[in-house]
Amino acid sequence: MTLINGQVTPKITLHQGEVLRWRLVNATPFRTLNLKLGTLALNEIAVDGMYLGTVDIWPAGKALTLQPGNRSDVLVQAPANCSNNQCPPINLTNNDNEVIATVEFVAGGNPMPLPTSAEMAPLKTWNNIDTSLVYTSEPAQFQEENCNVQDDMCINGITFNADTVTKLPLNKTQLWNLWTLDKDHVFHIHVNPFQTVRTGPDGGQETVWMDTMLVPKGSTQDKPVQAWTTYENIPGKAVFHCHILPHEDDGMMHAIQIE
Ligand SMILES: [Cu+2]
Repeated sequence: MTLINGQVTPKITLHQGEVLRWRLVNATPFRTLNLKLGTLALNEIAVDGMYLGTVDIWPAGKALTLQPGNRSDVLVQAPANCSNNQCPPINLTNNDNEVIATVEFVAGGNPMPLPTSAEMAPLKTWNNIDTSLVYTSEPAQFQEENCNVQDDMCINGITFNADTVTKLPLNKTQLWNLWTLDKDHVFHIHVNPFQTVRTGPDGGQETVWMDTMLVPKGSTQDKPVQAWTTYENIPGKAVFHCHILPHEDDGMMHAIQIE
């Protein structure tokens, strides 16, 4: 069961024609959410707290996917013109078959337009990195077995300990090569987000900034998931880990030192 703000299947009321900003957080310990909002589009403006600089329109029927730890800011525009001024209620669903909220519409709203991508462009949080200027690259192999601590999980063969630290360069671009030896895992890094490429709502490849992303089963050392970061101004120690809670609790975490 998926709760929203601690509530079981809450009823959300929107005024006809109004635009609401929903700040979605997948706060589940280990479940991927595939969200659809009935007949309405999810107009995504930010991922993991960072503005895309565009409006990514996930149309009705196309799921917006959030891994554990992912955030997404979406604009929802309630329908303005319904017959007899009665817009039928819709459901917010996960994986098509789980209703996690019902949405109803009432008259008396203040109709608003959605922002355009051109209007969102100046808000883009991070400028894209020139990925041809990679200074160092680091591997991160997620594995549930054959770690240095028996029965624990690990990254690059080492179960988390605070004294095993990977040094990352300050003010230079670093590439992550990420893969898994077994199941899906979710790469999450503290302090600094990364640039990566995802499949956008139109099916095309899209450069985005995130701090949490899937490392899918099937990724390999030869075919890794890639992410780029330039650590600009926050030197010091931090961690990255799998954001599937039982995995990080089992040692699938690694310390980094930016200097
Ligand atoms: Cu994991």
